[in-house]
This record gives sequence, C-alpha cells and structure tokens, in this order.
Amino acid sequence: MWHPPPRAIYCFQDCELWVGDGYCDPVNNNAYCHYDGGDCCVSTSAFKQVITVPASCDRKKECACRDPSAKENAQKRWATRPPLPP
Ligand SMILES: [Ca+2]
Repeated sequence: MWHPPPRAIYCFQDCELWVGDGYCDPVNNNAYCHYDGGDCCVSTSAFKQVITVPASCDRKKECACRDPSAKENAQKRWATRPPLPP
C-alpha cells in the first residue's frame, strides 16, 4: 500500500501548531509555514536565539535561517550590493 512521505503531510497537519512557538522545527522551516514563524532565525525568534528541535538539527541545513525577511539574510544582501558610485 502506498503512503505519502511522512514529512510531506507533517507540515500541513502541524505547522499551525508549532509556528512561532520559539523553537525551530525543521518541518515548518519553509515558505508555506512562514519559516516556522521566525523561530529559525535569531533576529525573528521569540527568544532572540535559535533553539532547534531536535537539538541535533543542522543549522546549516534543515534548521538554517531561511526567512528572506530576517535581518541575517538582509545583511547578506547588503554585503553583496556593489558600492555606491562617488
Ligand atoms: Ca516552531
């Protein structure tokens, strides 16, 4: 019998519950779940720090700060912007 991959249905069932609870949940770290309500970025987390669930979650991968509106990612854009003309 065919089953959908658990990760695919997990977000749709649970992202409403865990979004913005202060803990970075990798299943919610996507655009559909609003990047877990900011939980995966220091600047947008309710606790002003990233606490991943599970604690072993890789913060360079599935628990990375992906929210394009987060300060961390804005700074990256500024850093790559060419200098203003004189
Ligand atoms: Ca969360």
